[in-house]
Amino acid sequence: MISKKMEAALNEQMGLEAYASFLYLAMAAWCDHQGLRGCTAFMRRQSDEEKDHMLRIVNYLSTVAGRAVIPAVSQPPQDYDSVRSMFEQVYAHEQKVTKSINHLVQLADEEKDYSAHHFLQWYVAEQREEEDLMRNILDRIRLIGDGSNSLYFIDKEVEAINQATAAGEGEEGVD
Ligand code: OFO
Repeated sequence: MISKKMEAALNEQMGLEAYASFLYLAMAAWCDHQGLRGCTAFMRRQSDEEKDHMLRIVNYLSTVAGRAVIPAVSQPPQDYDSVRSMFEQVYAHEQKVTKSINHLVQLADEEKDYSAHHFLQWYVAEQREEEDLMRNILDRIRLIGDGSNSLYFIDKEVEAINQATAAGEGEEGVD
């Protein structure tokens, strides 16, 4: 049995995960329009992952006699000034999600909800990995430079990172 407070907070988190999925899908569409195939594939996969993060909460609420309230999602930005600025926005969004997950863990502790605390540990690890991944991409963009002549190389780097990450997740059996 879950408290109403914890249930409401998890439902709110679903909204953030759903928005992240739409945001990354909008970024994928923008990348596709720029001819950046590696970045498009990366953002599509990120979008799918965020949808999975939302579904994990739907499934969890079902197992603790809670009620999942599917959120409305606002329209994400459709245009980005540059690939670098797009990844900076991704990193900022991931930092925001990390803060929100930390608040949820804090609430679970206050409510003495050890089941929710345990459930949320997956998200704690996931956010650490995602922030690290985005920082890694931003570091590479800084090293390569983000002038128009660098776009091809940035796209290739992101493609390689995407393939390596997908392979790693396949091995761990995490979707
Ligand atoms: Fe949902 O993993 Fe980041 O945002």
